[in-house]
Amino acid sequence: MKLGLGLYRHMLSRPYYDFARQAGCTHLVIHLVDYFRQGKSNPRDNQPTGGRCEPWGIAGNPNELWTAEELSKIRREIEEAGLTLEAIENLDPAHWHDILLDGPRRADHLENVKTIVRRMGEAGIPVLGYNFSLAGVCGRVSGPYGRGGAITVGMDGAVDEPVPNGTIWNMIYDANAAPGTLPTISHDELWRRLAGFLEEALPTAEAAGVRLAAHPDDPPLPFVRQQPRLVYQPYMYQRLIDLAPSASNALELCVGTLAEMTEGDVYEAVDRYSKQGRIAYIHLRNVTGKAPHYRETFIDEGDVDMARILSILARNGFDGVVIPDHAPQMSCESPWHAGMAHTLGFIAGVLQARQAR
Ligand SMILES: [Mn+2]
Repeated sequence: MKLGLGLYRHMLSRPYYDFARQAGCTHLVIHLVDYFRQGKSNPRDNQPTGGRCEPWGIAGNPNELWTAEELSKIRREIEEAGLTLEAIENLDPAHWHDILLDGPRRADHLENVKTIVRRMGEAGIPVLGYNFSLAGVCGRVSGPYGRGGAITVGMDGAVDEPVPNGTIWNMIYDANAAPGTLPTISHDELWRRLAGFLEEALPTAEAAGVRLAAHPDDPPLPFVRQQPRLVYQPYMYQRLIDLAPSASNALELCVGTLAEMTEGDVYEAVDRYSKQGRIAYIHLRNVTGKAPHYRETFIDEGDVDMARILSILARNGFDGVVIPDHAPQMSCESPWHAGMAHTLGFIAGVLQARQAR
């Protein structure tokens, strides 16, 4: 098992790479989407939060895909810092919203994703994490819920307000959209859109040597903001795997999200999916409670026994990258760094004690 760190776009620089190395990481997962652009209630020194029904920020430029040069440059700089670039996490809504929406630009957006995947292959970046979700990560609240009053996020009940036109995945892709809201679709329709996406994108991913890794729905509820969710119980990941028997059809397995689910058992789920060899990389995060009433916690204070999770992964021969997902904000001048350093130290300690590396 390899220890990694996830870095947001504004963190892609040497001081953050050195921080990761100092904390014992060998690998990085990076975000190229800037979630924080013009976002109110969305400070950059935290995970993207937004308000309960307020989007993270403005999506990127629809006409500017990440270039092969840009990807190679980032990879080179990360390697110069002594780290390996394992994955890019998430697609920009500006580049693929009509795949999610089955909109008029769907064909163009499929080409966008294929182009990005090909460029990642050329740049030697083996994993693209994605989140096939209309409402996205939203409807959460922040407060001093962590140990010692650390600021964390959670959920205080379901959020049913509809998604405004021009917003997808909790980001604004069209600030001039006509007034109105996104019509509700069925779960079957959402699965149909995912299946169509994978059918188109997987052959390109296989040829490029890139794995597409699906994050489960966070928060995991059947509907959020009147839109259906795909993977909101642990067993639903199996349906996604079974859509295509390709090694490029993989999981970005999020332990915190699985633990928030109302059915199943997080240990059984980690065991089941790690046995199948389809996990590209892992998000580790602890929580108390179940959706829609839960709190994110420090890695060592929630409902989940993280040492047990890591031992299941080791027993099943999982040899991929594990990264902290979100961490509480610790009270100091650098709350993000402190939360991540604490989480990384904890994971590294457990791995060393179990000789699981
Ligand atoms: Mn996650």
